[in-house]
Amino acid sequence: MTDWDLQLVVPLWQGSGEPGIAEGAARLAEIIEPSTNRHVVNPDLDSFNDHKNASDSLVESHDAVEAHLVAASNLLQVRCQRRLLRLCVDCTVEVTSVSYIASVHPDLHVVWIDAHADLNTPDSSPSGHAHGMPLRTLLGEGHPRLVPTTTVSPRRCALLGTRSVDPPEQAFIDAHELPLLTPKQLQNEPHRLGQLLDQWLPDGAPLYVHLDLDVLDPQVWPAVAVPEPGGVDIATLVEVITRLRTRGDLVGVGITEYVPGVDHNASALWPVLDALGIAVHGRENNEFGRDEGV
Ligand SMILES: [Mn+2]
Repeated sequence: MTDWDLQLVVPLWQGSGEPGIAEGAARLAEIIEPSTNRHVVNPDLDSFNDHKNASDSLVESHDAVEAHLVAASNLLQVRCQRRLLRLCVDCTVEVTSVSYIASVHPDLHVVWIDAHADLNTPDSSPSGHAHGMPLRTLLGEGHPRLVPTTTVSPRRCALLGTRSVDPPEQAFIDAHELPLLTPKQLQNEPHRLGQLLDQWLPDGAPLYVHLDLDVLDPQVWPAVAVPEPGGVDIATLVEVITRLRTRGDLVGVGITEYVPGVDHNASALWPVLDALGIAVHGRENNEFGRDEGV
């Protein structure tokens, strides 16, 4: 199992517009072995009310999003050195996590394992929800108050399992030639992942894995905020992660969008956590084997 310098639990849900995911970070933390390196981000939202201006209305719940990003960033500066495990419900916080890890590892490569491309901007987003924008924000384009100091080059990003892409997102993918493998390609043409890794990821390069649980097919894992049909199965996801870890040096993982209130089998995720080097808690007594909803 990997020794994480910091387990960051971020209960931000406002960027998704889905209150049902608010408990997701805490429930993920329960599934994972307890650690003295675990810290919960809990910002004082009232202190951000005076930042409102006209441009903030472009992002839903902008104040809550920015408050969590700032608080997470402050914790990272103090507590994290080289390896980060982040548990949260809302993809938006990846902006802070990946940016920090990229500042520590300048040649960081980012794998965005997600049903969605998360490449919208406040102008292109149909919903205005910040959780559809984090990858674009990380690449340096987005709300001026949310774009981080350290950004990532599109040349160091790849999308896996992605199947819901808005036209402006597709235009960005095409313009920057972002590698993308669909769930069908991952499951039926495994050699394509090998080709991608050969071309894209240098041996031993530092690697951040963003894992939005909605990459899984809803029949396998329905407990997500924005389910999309046609996702990968558990075995494929485990194989993908194993090959990524064989090639790169896993320095950061973010697990997002867990909605524990949906009826699901939580133990289905254990092989995925094993593959990521994350120790599962309570496996022996099957404590979290069946979740009937909360
Ligand atoms: Mn997603």
